[in-house]
Amino acid sequence: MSGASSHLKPLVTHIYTADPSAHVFNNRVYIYPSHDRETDIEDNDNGDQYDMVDYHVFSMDTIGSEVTDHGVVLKQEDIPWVSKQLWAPDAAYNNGKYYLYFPARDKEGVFRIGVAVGDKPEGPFVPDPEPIPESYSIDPACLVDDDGQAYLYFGGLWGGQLQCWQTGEYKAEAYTDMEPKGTVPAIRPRVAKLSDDMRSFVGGIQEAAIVDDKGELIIADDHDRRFFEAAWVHKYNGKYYFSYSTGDTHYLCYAIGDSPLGPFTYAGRILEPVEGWTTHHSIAEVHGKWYLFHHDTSLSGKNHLRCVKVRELVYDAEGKLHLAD
Ligand code: FUB
Repeated sequence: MSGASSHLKPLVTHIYTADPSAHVFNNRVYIYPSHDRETDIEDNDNGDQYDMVDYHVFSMDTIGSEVTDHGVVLKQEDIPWVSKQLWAPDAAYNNGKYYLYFPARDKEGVFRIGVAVGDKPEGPFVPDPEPIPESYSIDPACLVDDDGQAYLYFGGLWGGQLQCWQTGEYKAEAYTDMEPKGTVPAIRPRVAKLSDDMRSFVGGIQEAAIVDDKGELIIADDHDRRFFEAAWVHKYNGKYYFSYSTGDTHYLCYAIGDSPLGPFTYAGRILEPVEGWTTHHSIAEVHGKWYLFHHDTSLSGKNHLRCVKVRELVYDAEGKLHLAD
């Protein structure tokens, strides 16, 4: 795959894939996506139509080379605490092991975040029997900083239930009508330091601030800029780039900070709305170039059957991100 229009083509066409988290491990590109599957569940704001039951891992030598499907690396029936909906995962390497982080509903229907451990980037991964203690909501993304400290970012609104946790306790009734409105601060994504063994939080869960150029928190009614889901953090030139989806306005945006815990100052849009309701991504450096991995629904025309794509990104002199083609 090469040429100016290569980003139009899905990376994977034999199954439906979404929410691609990309990493370079051992000089090879690995992608950890959701595995969308056909169901007859109607679309709703609760995301019931995203009813996934397993994960595949994909890899390739570099961008444009053949994609290998490593098959099923973790499945719902092998995770004792899960009832349904294996949503967007991420992976990390630390201290000789690979960790797959994944959200799913527990037996009470509450989204939690699990971790599964493997010896190789392509798995298989053995899940811990319980979710990460204190974890909630969806879309984990792991940053292992240069000093070896790992951080887990997470959270997603509506079906991802983050609005249900505004008091620190889970309020089951809090779906779309519980997202704050007006000029109050928007709900913030969550971040926690991970323990040395990468399987629990240390120091509690914090709210990561996304602020405007005056240092004010992005407000609830600012749906073009407020966090909805799909947190991702990468590091460039010593700065922390926090990127995310705005959900119902369908943008991928980013904000830049000096600390992995924030605050992050809103810096702009990375991707305009694509085909399909959801937009979710990762950003990774591959052999000296930077890439945006994301999904759309161009392969199926259905919101819940998505396909993963990749586009090159460039930085300008001020460190702002732009699509290269
Ligand atoms: O794939 C299921 C959910 O859709 C993800 O967790 C969200 O980020 C959205 O892409």
